[in-house]
Amino acid sequence: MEFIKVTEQKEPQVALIELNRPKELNALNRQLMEEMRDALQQLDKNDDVRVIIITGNEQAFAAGADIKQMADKTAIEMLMIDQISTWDQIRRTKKPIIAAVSGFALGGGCEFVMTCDMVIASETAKFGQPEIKLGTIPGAGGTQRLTKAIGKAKAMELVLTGRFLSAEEAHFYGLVNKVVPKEMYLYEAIQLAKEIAHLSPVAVQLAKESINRSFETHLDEGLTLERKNFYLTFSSEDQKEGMKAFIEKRIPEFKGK
Ligand code: DAK
Repeated sequence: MEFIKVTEQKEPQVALIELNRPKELNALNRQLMEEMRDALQQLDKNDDVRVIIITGNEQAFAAGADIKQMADKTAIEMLMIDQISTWDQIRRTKKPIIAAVSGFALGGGCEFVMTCDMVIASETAKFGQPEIKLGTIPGAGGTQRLTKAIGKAKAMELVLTGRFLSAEEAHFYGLVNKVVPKEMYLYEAIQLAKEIAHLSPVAVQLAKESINRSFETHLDEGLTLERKNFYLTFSSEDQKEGMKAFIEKRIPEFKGK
């Protein structure tokens, strides 16, 4: 792995993926996204991992897809390169993904963050979809996810002007879960990951799938899936253990079964 670094922690079972192209502000070139896809696929299958954190460095989460790699391409070349499989892996990952963001999260960087499940931001974080300034538009879900996350008027403003949103504003509009001082964003993300890692991985996975469905479908379909997944938890040992432990006033021991 040249452009990302993966570390796994055993207790709690949390994996950290760091984007590692610091000189280019972690611009997301094809190789980086292929490495990301492979790492996410492996971590998703790894029973020793329950939550994944993805982060950049203090200066940048990612300043977008690699403009230098795209600049000369024709529409057909862009289509044939087909980056969709690499980008899609982020949303296909079943385990929860927390983005820990400091500095720039722009263009594809912001779309990447919005595809994650929760976002912890440093007070220095800046979010934006500046593609309009490059004569293009967001291509990895920015017009869809940003609109759902922050509402139509603000999404229009950001996408049509390319303005940035500060961490505080991003918090106000519901794009991020929490804003913390810049020394604390990774620590805070790890605390959140630990809390989730101690819960039933079966229930966590089904809850994540259900919430995402509410984002991606009409209410009726989302509610049907949610109900089905709710019933499905009742076939897990974890649900039995969780409810039994509550009644017995003790801490549950979840086994992921
Ligand atoms: N691509 C390539 N290189 C980049 C880059 C990027 N997105 N952002 C920064 N860099 C490079 C700079 O070129 C510079 O390299 P050198 O000149 O030193 O070789 C180095 O990183 C440091 O950048 P600056 O010198 O510009 O640093 P500043 O602090 O002055 O400015 C900045 C920071 C973040 C404001 C500025 O770098 C900037 O505006 N960057 C571009 C931001 C941007 O426009 N992002 C959107 C890119 S378009 C899709 C998937 C994804 C996408 C589309 C489709 N599919 C799956 C279909 C996504 C598209 C995009 O993201």
